[in-house]
Amino acid sequence: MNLSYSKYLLGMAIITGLATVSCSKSDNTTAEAAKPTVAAASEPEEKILNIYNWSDYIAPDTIANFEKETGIKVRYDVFDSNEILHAKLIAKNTGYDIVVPGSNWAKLQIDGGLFQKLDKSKLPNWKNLDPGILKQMAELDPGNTYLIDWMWSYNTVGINVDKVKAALGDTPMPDNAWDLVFNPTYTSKLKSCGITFLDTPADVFQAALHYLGKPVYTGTPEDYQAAFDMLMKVRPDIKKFNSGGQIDDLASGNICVAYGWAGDFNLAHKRSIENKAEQHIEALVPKTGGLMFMDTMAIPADAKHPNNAHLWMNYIMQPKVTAAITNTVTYANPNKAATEFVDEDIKNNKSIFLSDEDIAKLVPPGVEDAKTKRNMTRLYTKFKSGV
Ligand code: N2P
Repeated sequence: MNLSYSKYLLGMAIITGLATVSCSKSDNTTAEAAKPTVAAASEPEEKILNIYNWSDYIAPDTIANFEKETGIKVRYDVFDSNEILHAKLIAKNTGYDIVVPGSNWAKLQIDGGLFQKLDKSKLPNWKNLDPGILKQMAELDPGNTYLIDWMWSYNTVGINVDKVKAALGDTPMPDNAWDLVFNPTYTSKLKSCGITFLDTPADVFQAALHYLGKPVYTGTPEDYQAAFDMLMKVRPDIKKFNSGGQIDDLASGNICVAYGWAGDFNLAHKRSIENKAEQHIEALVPKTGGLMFMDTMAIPADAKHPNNAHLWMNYIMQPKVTAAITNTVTYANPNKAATEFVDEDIKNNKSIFLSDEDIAKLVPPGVEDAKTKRNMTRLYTKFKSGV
């Protein structure tokens, strides 16, 4: 209903683009194009670095300090969905030297020949990375060849504690946090203070499948249909679909329940205090587990400044640089050496740095095939329009 034409075009780009990626494994031209790396990286480069990262995902001085340290000028753009970044990557002319896809999308992009290999001789700060996270990453990027984790977190439910209690009235909080966004008994009451969902097909269907107890990444078409049917029951209660905008919507009290990213919910709480709005926002840790994601730095195949990209990656892996990002955006990082520089309240926040028990319950990142992604996009469009 309220789908704009540009969103429609983006949807089409994703659908056709995924088909391209799925074919390119056997495409020799693409494989050749993906090769350049060490040779290109040793040529002199102009002092420019083009970065494309998620919104609200960096400390205020991260870029300025890098520019001071290296004399390299950074151009920094932001996005708020993997679908948007993916559409740019498959067009093969990104204009960026660093991009930050979720590791599961990055797996498709690696297979499609869309990234350059890392030159680890240029990354001495690699030693600071947590071996456990590297192992997890190697599930999708064997040998840790293309990707470095930027930050990680999980998809879950975020609430404005006071507004939710008021809207639920006599109904106690559910045992399973996912009920707050997927069970009409709760959504019909929470509708009054505002429910928002992430605006991407993959994130919405992954959570819906998880709630139904289905496999999150390998569902059959019938599973996706079941998820769609369940989603349609709560559709009338959803006020909006937005991703990056959830932070300000929660912080200002515009909405009271969100399906989104745990890190952003903690950031919303912090922002509401900074803005003197004093909303009590919490990221809930569902007892059935959240959906883990790792956002990863990678160098696109068309990057003109791969050497500068390596300088950036190595700079980010300095413990104090990473810790400053975590302290600003309230996301967990992959840098073991950074932990001592993370603020105590963030280090002890059990919805940011999860307990071992909660980590064990997370659904690890996985990948859908191109056909499944097209099916999700089709069903999501129907779900969002509500007809
Ligand atoms: C940062 C949001 C990134 C999380 N604000 C989703 N990949």
